[in-house]
Amino acid sequence: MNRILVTGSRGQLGSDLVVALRRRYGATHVIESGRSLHSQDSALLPYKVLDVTDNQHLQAVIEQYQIDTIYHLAGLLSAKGEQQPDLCWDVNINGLRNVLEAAKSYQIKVFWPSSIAVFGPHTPKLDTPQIAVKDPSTMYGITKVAGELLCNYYAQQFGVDVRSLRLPGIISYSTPPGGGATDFAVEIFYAALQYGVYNCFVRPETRLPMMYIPDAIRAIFDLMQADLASIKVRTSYNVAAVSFSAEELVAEIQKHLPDFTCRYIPDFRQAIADSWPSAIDDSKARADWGWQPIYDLSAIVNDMLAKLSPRLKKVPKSTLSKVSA
Ligand code: AKB
Repeated sequence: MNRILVTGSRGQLGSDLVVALRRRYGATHVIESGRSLHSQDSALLPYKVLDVTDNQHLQAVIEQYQIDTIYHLAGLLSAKGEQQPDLCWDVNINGLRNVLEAAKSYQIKVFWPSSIAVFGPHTPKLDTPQIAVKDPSTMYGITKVAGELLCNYYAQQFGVDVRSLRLPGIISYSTPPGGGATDFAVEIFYAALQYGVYNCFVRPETRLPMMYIPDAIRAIFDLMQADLASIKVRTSYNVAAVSFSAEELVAEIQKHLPDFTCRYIPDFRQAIADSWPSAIDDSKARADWGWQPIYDLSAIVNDMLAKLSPRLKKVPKSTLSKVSA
């Protein structure tokens, strides 16, 4: 019947996923939820204030809307998780556990995003295989490893149809980034267009796996629509699209905005980025359910600048020193 609940629906993934789901299944079939109400919310489009750690409320919402599919996106990302490790554990683990328990009781199909953050300093950095050492050094990564094992457990023990992707850094234009170590790859576009200068929090040679939001949405759709028999991995699938360094991204933006400059001022997020792979091997996802990315670095930069430039006002040079100091 497709009665869909999206948790954490106003985040980077959720904002675009909800639009795509509503286009496909109808606006009222997709119930958005998040921890707070937004002033621009329309009464016509269902939105529930929902804290995923509140199990009773989650179940009440599921019953009220007769939910059969949950895209469980609520969670703290890597950088925020390091600042609030207890909250990160609570939301990322107990929230997921509540969703999986509900999925078991109400026969709900679940999508849950894992991350390249499951990997750590002892994981092979290049072409990281589907099965590799997972020794994350962040609380976020720890919750993702435990979350993957929980998903696999609920799939094997209780037959819950839960599907997951190890997403890389997501580049998107609809919402500002939400507290991850890959945020620089989005912030940079806003800074380039508004100020002509960006203070980047990782070193120039930092190379990470990334994906453009349309590819990410397609990956989620393709995974969720794949035949049950083709889903062979119930922890989480490696998915890749592009890998680039911060300085390669800067050079690509400079092809469009030649005056743009970047200063490198690494902070605590450098160590997080350094603990992650530079490029991952997604051959299992390609073989099992036909994953295939579309956007390369130049296509991403072209499209990001085209989408963002009409929305962003250039800040006059006279005020620049205050803004970029
Ligand atoms: C983050 O930077 O925390 C996320 C991720 C790679 O999971 N974008």
